[in-house]
Amino acid sequence: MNMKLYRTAGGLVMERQGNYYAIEDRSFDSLVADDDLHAYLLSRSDKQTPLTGFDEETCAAPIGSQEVWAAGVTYFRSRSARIEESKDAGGGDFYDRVYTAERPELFFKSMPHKVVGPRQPVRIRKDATWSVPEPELALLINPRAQIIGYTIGNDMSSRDIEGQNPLYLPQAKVYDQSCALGPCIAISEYPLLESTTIQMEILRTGQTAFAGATALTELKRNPEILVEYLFRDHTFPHGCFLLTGTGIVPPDAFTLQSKDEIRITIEGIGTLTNFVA
Ligand code: DO4
Ligand code: MG
Repeated sequence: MNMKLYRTAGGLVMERQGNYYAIEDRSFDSLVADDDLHAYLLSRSDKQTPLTGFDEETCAAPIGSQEVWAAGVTYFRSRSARIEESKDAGGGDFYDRVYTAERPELFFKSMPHKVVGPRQPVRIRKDATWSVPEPELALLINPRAQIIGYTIGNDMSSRDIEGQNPLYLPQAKVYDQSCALGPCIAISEYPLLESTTIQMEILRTGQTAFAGATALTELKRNPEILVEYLFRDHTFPHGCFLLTGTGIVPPDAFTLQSKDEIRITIEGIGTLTNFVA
């Protein structure tokens, strides 16, 4: 990754080769719609004087007016965990069928104003008994269906509710503070390497309660094809985000608790940290 774009309380900031540059005159939405964002940021940083300091702690969710969508059952681990959690409801067959089908599972996750950023609290539903974070690579896509950057997403999920009936998916997935994005948009001329790793650690009272890892080699779907399906007969005037699915599912005995700290790291992007409210 050769550049990063942050949204802070003081405005947009880009990073290139360890130097930070303020972008005061452009909105996040106008950058997403830019004809060539990578080239624009390169030429801008060539001409501009770097900032003297930058504190990643001041970052907000890197989003403007984009909707957030998600793909599901794109890793074998997600398929297996979901077959197991829904077996009493007879829903397991659907997960195997969507894992192998040509058409991917795509679902709406969040309006932009509901997305939480780094260090902001995510929530578990009050009526859920079995909740997990889903650490996912998130694609930033421009209105012309081009992938222009990457960030880290947390697709918080209520496993007991989805497991009761797959038709409850929107309730298991879409509720207040159920989607986190950040800390930045990583922008490169080239797609992320397949060897890129995704790691998650969940800390409870300072101790590791769960740790797991996967790599993009395990992602069954090509990101470009996921985007092609999402944009079929569907217009995104501000572009959109697409979470690409989870390959890390904690063991069945694990459920999140209030005050747990969730750390998701993707090579080349950074670490997204949130606490459970
Ligand atoms: O099929 C339900 C959702 C799957 C999902 O969110 C995932 O695999 O990450
Ligand atoms: Mg997910």
